[in-house]
Amino acid sequence: MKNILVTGGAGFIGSNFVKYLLQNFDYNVINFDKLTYAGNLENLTDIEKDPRYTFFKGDICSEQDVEKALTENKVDTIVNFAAESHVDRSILGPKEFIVTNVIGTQVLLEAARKLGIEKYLQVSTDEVYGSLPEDKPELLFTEKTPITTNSPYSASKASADLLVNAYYHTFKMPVLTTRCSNNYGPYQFPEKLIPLMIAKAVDGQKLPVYGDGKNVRDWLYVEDHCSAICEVLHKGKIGEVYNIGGNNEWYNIDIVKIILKILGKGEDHITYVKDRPGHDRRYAIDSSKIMKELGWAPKYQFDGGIEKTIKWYVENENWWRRIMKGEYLNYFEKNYSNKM
Ligand code: NAD
Ligand code: TDX
Repeated sequence: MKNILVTGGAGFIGSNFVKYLLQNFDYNVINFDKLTYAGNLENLTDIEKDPRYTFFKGDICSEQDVEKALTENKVDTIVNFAAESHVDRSILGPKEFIVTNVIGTQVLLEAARKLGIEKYLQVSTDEVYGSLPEDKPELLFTEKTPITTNSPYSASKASADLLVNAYYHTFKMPVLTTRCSNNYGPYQFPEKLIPLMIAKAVDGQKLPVYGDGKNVRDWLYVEDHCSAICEVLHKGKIGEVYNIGGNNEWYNIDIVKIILKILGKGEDHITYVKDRPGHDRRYAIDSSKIMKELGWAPKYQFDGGIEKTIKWYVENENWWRRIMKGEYLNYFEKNYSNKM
């Protein structure tokens, strides 16, 4: 049986991925997570007793932590989700993004090289391709689109991707990279657009839309991201990059209106606030490579996925209320007080 180290497995996509692996494959899964503000072991209570699951509290920036987790658990495969992931936080404080996303990736790669790991998969993002023009809807990000980064977050993720590529070329490391569009679904930290807007709508508060609300994002249900990563891990060509997306572009304002409608709340709850600095206008992914070469396709349509997601947040109010009472309050004050 393979032993797979999933870094960032207590976060949004990582926790969904840990469960997806346990449900669909026979892997021993080691969840390696520092438990930052975004890491929440409550995301994993339903599988924590599975004998194939182990939690290791560690920092990807620490050589000691990483090597200990890899050797103790005889790890042969690494999937790296661990990152600082919120663009607004990268604007308030870029340094942590460079430390975790760049140095952390390098530490993982170096340990993987030293210990002869069989496969390393880097979970990256479509944000490394910058922003697409609004007036050219036919333009999509392909794997050949040049890296152009506009936020400290995307710059840190792109730097990590370049390191992965360097380790492939220089050290012949068995690496793979995936670049996915915006995810949505259960367990997403309520600082990101969809869970934040659901929480505010449930509470009858104002929903803060940045700028004119006409920025475009390409949304994919988190389970479809997990299935795509597994396809790449199992069938992807070493050294290559695979884009993942749902071919599902939406204006932010329309997402907010859908949420209000499903929750039976009026559009008078919408408030336009000062824009995010350097706000990328449009993301849209061309997923034809992974679809044609690896036979992957998303399972969820947006209307079903968003309804399922909203239902989950409504039924799991305690999950996000506990988070919002904690560290989040401080961040909310910092990020929104000069925008309103
Ligand atoms: P998240 O913020 O919800 O979770 C990040 C996890 O990483 C947390 O559990 C946190 O504790 C952990 N972590 C942070 N620093 C760490 C460190 N130094 N050592 C060990 N663990 C650490 O993020 P997410 O939204 O689940 O994103 C996961 C990955 O997917 C990230 O690499 C992100 O760039 C990428 N991605 C996210 C999206 C999206 O829409 N959310 C889309 C494409 C790619
Ligand atoms: O309060 C808000 N109001 C608003 O209008 C927030 C939090 C966001 N927005 C806008 C900004 C974006 O155009 O909504 C859009 C989505 O915002 P986020 O949820 O912060 O996501 P985004 O900035 O697009 O980045 C996400 O997708 C790519 C993830 O956070 C990244 O980790 C991933 O790599």
